[in-house]
Parts: sequence; C-alpha cells; structure tokens
Amino acid sequence: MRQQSLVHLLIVAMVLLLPVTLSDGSSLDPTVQPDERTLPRYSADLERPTEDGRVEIELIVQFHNDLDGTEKLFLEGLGFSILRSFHVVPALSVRGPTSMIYLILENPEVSYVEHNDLVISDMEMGTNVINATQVWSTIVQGPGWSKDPIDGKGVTVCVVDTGIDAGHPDLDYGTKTIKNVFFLGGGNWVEMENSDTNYGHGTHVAGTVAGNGDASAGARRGVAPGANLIGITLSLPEEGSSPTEDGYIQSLEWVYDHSRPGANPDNIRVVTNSWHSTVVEYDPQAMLVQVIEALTFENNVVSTWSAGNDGRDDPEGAELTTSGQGNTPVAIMVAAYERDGSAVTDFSSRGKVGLNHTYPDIGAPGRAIWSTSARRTVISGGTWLSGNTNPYYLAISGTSMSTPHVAGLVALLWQACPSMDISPMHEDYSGEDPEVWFTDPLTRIHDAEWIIEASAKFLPPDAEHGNVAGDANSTGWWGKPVDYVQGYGIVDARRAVGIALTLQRLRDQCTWKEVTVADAIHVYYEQDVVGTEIVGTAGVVTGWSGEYSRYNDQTGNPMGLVNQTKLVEVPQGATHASVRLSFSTIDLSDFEVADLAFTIDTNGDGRVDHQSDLSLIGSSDDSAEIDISGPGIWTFDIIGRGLKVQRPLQGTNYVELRIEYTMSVQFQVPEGGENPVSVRNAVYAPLEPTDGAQGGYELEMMRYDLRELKLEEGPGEGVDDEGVVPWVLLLIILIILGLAGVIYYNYRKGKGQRGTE
Ligand SMILES: [Ca+2]
Ligand SMILES: [Ca+2]
Ligand SMILES: [Ca+2]
Repeated sequence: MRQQSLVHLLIVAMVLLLPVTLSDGSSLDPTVQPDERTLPRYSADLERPTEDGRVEIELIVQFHNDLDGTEKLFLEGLGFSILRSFHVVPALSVRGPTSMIYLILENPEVSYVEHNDLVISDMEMGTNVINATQVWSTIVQGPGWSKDPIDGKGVTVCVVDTGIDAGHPDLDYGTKTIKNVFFLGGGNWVEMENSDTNYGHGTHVAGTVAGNGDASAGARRGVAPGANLIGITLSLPEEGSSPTEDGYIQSLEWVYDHSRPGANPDNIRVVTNSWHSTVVEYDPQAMLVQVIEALTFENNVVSTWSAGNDGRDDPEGAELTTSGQGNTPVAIMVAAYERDGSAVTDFSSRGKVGLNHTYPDIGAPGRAIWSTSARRTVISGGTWLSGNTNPYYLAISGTSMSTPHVAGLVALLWQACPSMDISPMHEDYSGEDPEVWFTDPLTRIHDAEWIIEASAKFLPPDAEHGNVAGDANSTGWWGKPVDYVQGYGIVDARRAVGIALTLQRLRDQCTWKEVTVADAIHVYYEQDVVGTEIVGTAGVVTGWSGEYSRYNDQTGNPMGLVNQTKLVEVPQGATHASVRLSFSTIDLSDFEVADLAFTIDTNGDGRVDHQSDLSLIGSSDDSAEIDISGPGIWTFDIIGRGLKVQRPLQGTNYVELRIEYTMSVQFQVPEGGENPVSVRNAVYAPLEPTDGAQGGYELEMMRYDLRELKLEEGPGEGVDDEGVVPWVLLLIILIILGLAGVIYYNYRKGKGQRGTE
C-alpha cells in the first residue's frame, strides 16, 4: 500500500510546463524559442517590398567599437540606407537588401545583428492580439463608473509557480508584487523580494499577467497592468529534486487561507497555474481538484490552468492530453495559439475528440511570448547564450505562456464586474451520464468563464488554420462551436470586458430577477454597448511611465540595455506640444545619482530633433515647447547617465542604475479639428482628451455605453430553468387567447344565428 502510494506520488510528480530540463540547465527544450533577434531570419513577414519591386529588410547592426563613420560607409556600400544611429551601444539601424546580410555578419567589427521590428516579435503582440490594449484607455459611460482605466486596478492575482523576481523593474516589490511568499517546509513560509533565483518561469508568467512594462516604456506590459500580484512558491525537499504535488497543494492552500470571505484584504480574485500533475478526465476525488473547487465555490477565486504541452504527440486528438487540473469544470483551462492568433500551436494539449468535458475552455497566444525575465536564471542564461542581450525580457513558448494572458483578462473582468460569482451554467459534457453531470452543482462554471467563452473568437477548422484539426461537429452551450484543441476560441478582451460591464450594470438596476451572463450577452450584442464616442476637448494629452536602467550582471557580460522607445501619434491640426519628463535625480536609499533626458525624432529620419538637458550638475528642467508643422509619428527615447554605488553589506547580485520616470505630452489643438480613433497598441502612447476641459476639438474615443441598458422582460435563451418559465407562460397565454377566440367566435356565430331566427 505504502509502496503503491509512493508510486502514485512519483507518477503525479509535478510536470512543470517549464520547457527546460529542470535537472540540467544546459539542455533546452526546442519549445523554448531563443530570442528571435539572433536573426537574421529570412521569413517573408520581416521583409518589405520596395516600390520598384525589390525586397528589403530592416536591421539593427551593433559594433564592437564606437562609431567613426566607417561603419556607415561599409553598410551603404552594401546597399543599405541608414535609418538611425545609436551611441550608448554603438549601432546603426538600416534598411537594405536581404541578400547582403551574410556580408554584414562576416565583418569582424559587427558584434550583433537583429531585425528591426518593434511589434511583431514581442510581448506587446500578445496584449494587442487579445485586444487588451484597447480596453486600457476607453471611456465607460454610465452611473457608478469612475474614470479609472480598465487595467485590473484593485484586483490581486496569485501566481503559483517557481517564484517571482519582484526586484524586476516591471514587478516592483511592495507596490506591484505586494507579497512574495516562499515556503521553507513544515508549513513555514517567509517573504522575500526575489523568490525566483533558479528557473525564471514564474517571473515570466507574472509579467504576462500584470507586469507594468517599466523596462520597456510600457510596451511589454501584461494584460492587467494595473492589477497586483502575489507570488507563491515552495522550496524543494532537497537541492535538485523535482517538485511534487503536495508542495503545490500547500501553495494553493495559502491562497485559500488568504482569500476567505470577509478576510481577503488584498482582494485576491484569481490564481494562475502554469503547471499540472495529471492528464486525466475530471476526477472529483482528487485532492487538487477539491482544493480548486473550494477556492472558487467557497472563496469566489477563479483559477486558470494551462492545458499542457503534449499536443504534438497527439495532433489528431485520439488520446486525451489535457491537464487533470484544467479538466476540473470550474477551472478555466487554456490552450496556446500562435502568437498572432492565427492558429493553435502544435504543442498545445488536446482534449479527446468527442468528449467535450476534456476540451480546453479557451485559448490565448502562447508561441514566442515576450515577458519579464528573472535576472540570472536557467532560462535567462539560455536565451543570453542564444543572443538575447536584454536583461529584462525574454521570449519563450508554451501553454504556460498563454494561461497568464487569461488570468490577466479575468482580473480585468473582476474590475468591470465585482458581482461575478458561480453561474447557473454547467461545463460542457458529452459522456455517458448527462443526468448526473447536469444536476451536480460542482460542474457549474464561473461567470468569468462563461463571459470569456461567450466573447471568444472561434477559428473554424479548415485547411488555412492547419493546426486546428477538423472537428466541426462538436457544439457547446447554446449550440456554439467548440473544438478539442481550442475550446470556444481565442479570448477577446474588448468584448469580454463589455459583457462584464453590462452584467454589472444590469445587476445594479434590475430588481425583478437574478441577472445572469445570458442576459448580459443578449443586451451587449443587441444594444450597441461598445462603440466610439466623439469627445469635445480643449486639448489632447498622452503620457507613459518607464524605468531607465543600466544592468550589470557582474559576470563580465556587456552592460544590458533597456529599450525605452515610445511612439506618439501627433493629432491632426495640432499646433504646439508641451513635453515634460519627471524623475528624481538622487536616491540616497539606493546610493545612486543620475540624470535623464528625453529625445524626440519628429520626422522618422533617425536623427534626434529635440533633446533635453543631460548633465549631472546642469539644470534638471526636462521640458520642451515645440511648434508643430503637421501630423506624424514622433519617436521618443530616454537617455541617461549616472552613478550607482553598491550598497554596503548587500549581496553582489545586481548592480543596476535604475530611475523611474514619467513622461507627459500635451498638444494644443484647434477648434473644429478632428482626429480619428488613435492607435491602440502597446508601443504607442494613447491619446486622451484633456482632463475636464471641454472644447471644440473632436477626439474619437472607444467607449462602453451603459446609460440606457434595457433588460426586456421575457424569454432568454434556454439556460437552465431561467428561460423556460416565460416560454411556458407565453404558451399558456397563447392557448388561452386561442380558446377565447374560439369561444368568442362560437358566441358570435350563435348570436348571429339567433339574430336570423
Ligand atoms: Ca518599476
Ligand atoms: Ca471550465
Ligand atoms: Ca467551459
């Protein structure tokens, strides 16, 4: 017996979805995508056709020594035009013929070549693909709604994983990562700033949920950049041993203990899990399953689970490869799409075809996802070796990476609809005992899952979406299409947040029934909740924050550099801009003194057109007044210089000069001018109307309109018993009317007959 349970324990030994061989850091699984910028890569999507039909590519070329003009001549000689010149790291960005890349690489002066593409290969891709960037700055109109952006503010997401390096600029220990719990064993735990010193998996997950993007001027924010994080991790029984299920149960218990109704001071509403221990159908007896159910049914905490990375072994779905924890009905199980959302990845685990209750619920991007990198760990070391010199971000793949996208989305939904709870809807089921399943209260799903499934975009199985194998016959609730690889499809934050806002508004105003997600779905789609709004304003503002950093890992590697580029769209007709940079020059507690300056390239020629003062002793007036000649895209950057002294008696790990800053740009705009909806993606700073200043300039904003929502009294679509009663009533009324008609007809007929008598 004892031996059997030991074997059982071994079998369920944690399969962390960390795509790195844990026992041997040097062995990298092929699903770990090395930084794509070890390029050049010759894929067509990085090439740009020219007007005369040639094909060109944009590159950033780094050199070992400071630029002296010969590099320019060399590259121009190969047919490249120079786009930008950099000095902090000697480098040039260029555009030119793809065929000449090998000659660049052969030049011994060249230290590194990468392709120049801000959007496609990065974390900002994931937040754009699921439309999270659209809801961060939108107007919500309706009673009870404050002006806060929908970014997860006020909600805490727990990350049960390998820990969080909360010393990362994006994960600020104490303010963003509000707790970081590390189990010592024996039920004892301690708080620490960096609990992810070995692997880096949990830090990457945390950044995708709620990282604030400081080390990338906001470009690599997580899905809920306003949410808080709590990291929970466990010490291993001994150095190098594999984690087992019990430790993870202990971690989830910590979440349970700290989210009890009435005793949940941090408002823990989500726990995300990029790991699993079993590959089985729903087993209500399993310990972990019971903990998951207690968390949601008792504490109203939603859990998100990775489906697993075993899909490549079972591309046809003949065998079940989805996670036993994810198959818990009330859990939200997440599949992994390609990072542009075009198809499901080959590695994403599959449900068994025909067994709907084993399908993932939904999917999100999970290939080559850029997110926060724990400093100096197995994964960061791996990507460093393959050429990633950014110390703060790396790109890896897995359902581990898609799942935190959904956890972040659930945080957005909690902010939009704090009344979410267990719904009357049951998880899909196509097994042998539907009677038992659909009467068991534990097979119900949470409002959040229902909303996310209702708003997801299903990719029809066809040749074009090759990795989505053909399973056109499965249907879920309300007859919606589901698939054993993607569930209801790829999540869409824009629609999901809209339905959540609608649900809260209907619940606030409805007195005659219990409002369900079904009602919110109908009202959302029938009453144009989401749309655009013309806002009259006297000015247009934008702003962002970031953290300037120089990273030195103390191992002789070159200084890591952090990209603080931000793009700003100049509004139509703007005549003048006031630019301001705010930061503090001295931080005595951190032993650093520094100065920052901003640069602006106003016409995209790669030359700096404006630069504020940069000197440690000069003025700290970092502002500029700029007259504007026409619309366009301005490229901002932050440069700096400074000094950091290693704190006495501190570990020697990381000596980073780091300064947080905020930028603001205010545009003067004419009366009667108008601007189309501004660009909504993570590398652009969003344009907003000036606070409280009404005026004649028209700015078009995305908005949710909750002012006139009407919940019709009458039938909903058959969900549980809710819709049945009105249908029956209607039928009875029709029958009565019909009978009355017949009686009346007969009466008239009789009267008529009598009349002719
Ligand atoms: Ca920070
Ligand atoms: Ca579910
Ligand atoms: Ca489901």
